[in-house]
Amino acid sequence: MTKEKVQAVAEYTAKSINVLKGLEAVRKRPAMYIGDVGSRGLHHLINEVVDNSIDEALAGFNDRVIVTIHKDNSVTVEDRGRGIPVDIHPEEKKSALEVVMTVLHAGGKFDKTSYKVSGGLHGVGVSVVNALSEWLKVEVRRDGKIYFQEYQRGVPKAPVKEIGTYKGEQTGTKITFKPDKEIFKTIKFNFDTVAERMRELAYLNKDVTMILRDEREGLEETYRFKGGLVDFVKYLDEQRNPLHKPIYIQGEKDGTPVEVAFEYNESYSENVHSYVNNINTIEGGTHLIGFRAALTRTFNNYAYKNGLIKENSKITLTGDDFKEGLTAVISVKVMEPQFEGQTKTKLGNSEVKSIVETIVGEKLSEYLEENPSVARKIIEKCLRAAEAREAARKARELVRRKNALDSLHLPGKLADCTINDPEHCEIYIVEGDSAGGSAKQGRDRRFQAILPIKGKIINVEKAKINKILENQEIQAIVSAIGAGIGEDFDPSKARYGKIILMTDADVDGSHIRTLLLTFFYRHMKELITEGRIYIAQPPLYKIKKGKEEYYAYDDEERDRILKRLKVDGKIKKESSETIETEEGSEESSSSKNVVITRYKGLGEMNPEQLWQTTMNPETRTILQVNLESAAAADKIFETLMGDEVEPRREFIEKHAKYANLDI
Ligand code: 0RA
Repeated sequence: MTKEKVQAVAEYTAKSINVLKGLEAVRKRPAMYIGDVGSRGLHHLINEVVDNSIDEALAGFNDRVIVTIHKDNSVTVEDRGRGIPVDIHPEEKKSALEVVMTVLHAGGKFDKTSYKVSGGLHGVGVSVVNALSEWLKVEVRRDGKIYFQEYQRGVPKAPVKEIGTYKGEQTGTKITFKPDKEIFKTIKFNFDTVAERMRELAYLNKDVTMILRDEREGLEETYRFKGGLVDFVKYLDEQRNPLHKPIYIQGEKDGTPVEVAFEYNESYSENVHSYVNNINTIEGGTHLIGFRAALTRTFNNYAYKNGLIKENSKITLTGDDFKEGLTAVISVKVMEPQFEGQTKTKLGNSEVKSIVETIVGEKLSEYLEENPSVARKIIEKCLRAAEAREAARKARELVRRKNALDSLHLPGKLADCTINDPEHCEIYIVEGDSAGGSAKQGRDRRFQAILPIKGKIINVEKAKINKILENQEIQAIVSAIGAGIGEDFDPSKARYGKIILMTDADVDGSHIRTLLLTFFYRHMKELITEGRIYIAQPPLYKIKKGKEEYYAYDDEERDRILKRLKVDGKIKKESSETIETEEGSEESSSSKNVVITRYKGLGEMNPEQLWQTTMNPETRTILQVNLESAAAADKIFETLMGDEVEPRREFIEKHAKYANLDI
């Protein structure tokens, strides 16, 4: 070998070792790259690949993405983009395709001048998907040829190979991967979770068709919304009554495209969703601030100029008055987005505020001049909101004077914890006094507080604010948490790090949980965005065999335990509560019965059982409520809590199997 060749081989080997180290790092600490190894992290795998396909669309080269969930839970993502480049990468000395698939963060290095979804929040690159897959296959159509490579846990089985040619112009990338069971707690994809993100992407990218196929159930859905954000707003308000047709604004300034659609409806809630490079900025940021500033200024100007507010009336509509009944979607594309905040979903780029404010301000003024009747309707609505807000302030003042909301006067039925460091404290909000009593006895009083609430709390989606504030249960919750409510809410003052909702595993319990979630969502939203709200998971069954006791949290687990205990499944006697089965086969010498108890409510558990199964941090499971898809959450709350009965019935039927509301 020549000196040069020796050098080249050494370099190649060194690079390969680095690649292996990179993949190893991902497999060792997967949560660092994808958040967690539960269902959420699992779905990030699909998002990551789809985001790359959407980046091709943003660059103007892709108009269709097909996602197929196969029977074995492997997934194919297929696009009509340029195809991942395959030429030999000068530094790495191997096919660019292999580099993109195996080197961390390699994807972004190619193309810095475009707007990238994949560069943003999840921005980990397809190599991470590869590292966390049992196997992955990629097929690229580019320059008339079809290229292929296959990997096992991120490691190529062979170099990139040309496997054929194709006719016509259609370039593209097709990636199929099977999530690694060694990494993920579950590899079962949820159709609705995938569908929700694809629907969202279809609204945000009106020229892209998103197709989702599920071979496990034989389902297929196509999302294509020519109306883009306007269709998105209509979808969000499907069950509300709009006051006018959506207002659509589009513009670009300093290389930052801005798109906004919004409408006012008859409701009192605000549903504003903002996106940067297709990433849902749940915590908002400068683009949202710019949008709000433009609304406030433009409508106020118009109202004064046209005599809708009298010069001497001393009324100014504030930003808050424009929130009631507003449904809006704001989508901006930023070349180098800076994400801040707890969950890195808050846009920090200061220049974006004035860009959005200018574009929305100018175009909205024009629109209002041309549509005076719409302008009048909206301003009248906002004036009514201003009056209502003044009334709410008085109501709060009144309740406050009675000390019902502050934490200096804790509610009588709260059993507080002894430690007062919020970070280490948690509060269980428990349905019913009897379960509350058990929880109080069973808890670790040092860091666990218990607040029992009576039955169904008020439906905040339907009630006026003064009624909400007068509600005893709401007052108890607000005062126990100790961080105020609504406009005054300050999450940093919350007295507990975790707020855990513990309701019965029946229809009433799930309704109460939804009412509570709706309350937190509408009045203490940060608790949800900061991931501080949890749902307790009490067991559904107790299985007893002699002295041994087991708990099962769902039917599948019950069956697994029965199988382990070698119960042949013949159920001898079935009452509503206790099911006794004969243990073992006919020849079995033991005649001990297995007794299965189905818990109807938390109240049926004694304090020790409740602690053991549901409250002990060492052994319990609690579900974190997250706002992965805020738009979906809005729809769910509107459906469950709104006036229309039929959609609610449909929703409940569809989701009856999953009693949990995972918003
Ligand atoms: C690197 C560079 C370019 C495109 C891609 C990666 C790419 C990645 C994925 C993942 C799924 N589909 C994809 N499509 C493209 C730029 C291509 C060029 O400059 O020709």
